[in-house]
Amino acid sequence: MNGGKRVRPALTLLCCEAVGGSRKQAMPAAIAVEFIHCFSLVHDDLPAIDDDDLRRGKPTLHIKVGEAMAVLAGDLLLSVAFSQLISEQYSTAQQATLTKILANATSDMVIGQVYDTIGGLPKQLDKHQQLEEIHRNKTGALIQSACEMGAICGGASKDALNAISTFGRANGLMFQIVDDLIDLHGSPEHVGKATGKDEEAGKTTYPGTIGVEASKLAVQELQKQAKSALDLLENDAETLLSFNLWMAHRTR
Ligand code: GRG
Repeated sequence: MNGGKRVRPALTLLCCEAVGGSRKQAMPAAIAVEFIHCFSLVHDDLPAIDDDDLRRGKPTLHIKVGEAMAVLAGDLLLSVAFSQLISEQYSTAQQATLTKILANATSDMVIGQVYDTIGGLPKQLDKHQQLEEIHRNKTGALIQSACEMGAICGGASKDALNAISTFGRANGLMFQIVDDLIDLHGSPEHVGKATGKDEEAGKTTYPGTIGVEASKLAVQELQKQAKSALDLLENDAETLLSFNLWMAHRTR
């Protein structure tokens, strides 16, 4: 409740609705994905990783309560996230599927962070493919999982789950490209965290690799891909589409 946008849980609720479920059905999974996200931010801000003092316009957790408590808070968020999924609201089959989706996405996120922090990407990939690999793992995987979990909570058919998965994959990569652009152009006051850090730290980013205009075009292309995936759903996905559009144009 401290000013995060809660994009991932919103996606879980809206994807559940888009396959014919209710937001209530998706709530435990939505909480779980936000807990994983918060764990990643707390650990990402630590001096050993990104070393940030500001998050959501406030001091980062290790600045406020010290490094030891921040490490432990992240550890705790990771485990309580998974206990959310063992909810009586879900069948045992749903619990197993949700746990698998979230566990795989969390692993991918950590792998992406390793690539981003110390490298080690597969050598056969060219620069653009390396960039995509980092972004899809570091950020895209958790966003895609948020969408897929919503679909599972809503009892999606195989086709609907595939459509939501395609939507989530496009939306997840798009989110990180927008984040790269915000880091380049946004002010810390508006964004609520330090900006201009990627260039300073020599991070692999979309604008740094393919340029600002090509990055904006990539955002547009991925937004279109996300929209086309929603067109395959039987249910009306207006709210989800509006949210996806907002994600493409966000400035913080
Ligand atoms: C150290 C074991 C261990 C794990 C940590 C740090 C880490 C693994 C992963 C971090 C991955 C990471 C921080 C990706 C960045 C994703 C991103 C764009 C975050 C910002 O998300 P927003 O804008 O943030 O949704 P709010 O504050 O709105 O919630």
